[in-house]
Amino acid sequence: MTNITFTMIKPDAFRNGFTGAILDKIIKAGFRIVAMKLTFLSKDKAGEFYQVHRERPFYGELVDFMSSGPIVAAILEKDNAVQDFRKLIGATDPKKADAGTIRKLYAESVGNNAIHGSDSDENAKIESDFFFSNLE
Ligand code: 3AN
Repeated sequence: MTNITFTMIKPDAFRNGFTGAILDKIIKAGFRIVAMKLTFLSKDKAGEFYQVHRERPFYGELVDFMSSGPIVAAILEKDNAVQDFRKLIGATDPKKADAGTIRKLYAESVGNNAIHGSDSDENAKIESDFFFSNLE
């Protein structure tokens, strides 16, 4: 698979009823959904997913939040998927995100920021495999 990125609709956005609106925005922006599932992260799994952040002060908060409710995990395909998706979701802090981006529209805060998007092709593959190890 090339030109893929990985996303999660996070527990805040799911809880707030924004899943449909967010998926609509993603599809209208030209991404093809390659795989998708509604799932949960246990604390252990959330800790594993975010282990690059384990030294950061917000790590405990992040793990608690990401295991606080259902998420929607998906693999998305498009030319230039990683960069184009980061643009569509906007800055980590919704207060700093551009108008019209998913985080500007739907995120609660820098911690509860509605959606995840991979930051590199390499991480897109690692993160996709983390959730969809039975593909290929
Ligand atoms: P992004 O998700 O935009 O790539 P990262 O990789 O810096 O941002 O952070 C990963 C996740 O950690 C964010 N999506 C957010 O949920 C959380 N996070 C980042 N910075 C903070 C912060 N200052 N306080 C609380 N949570 C944060």
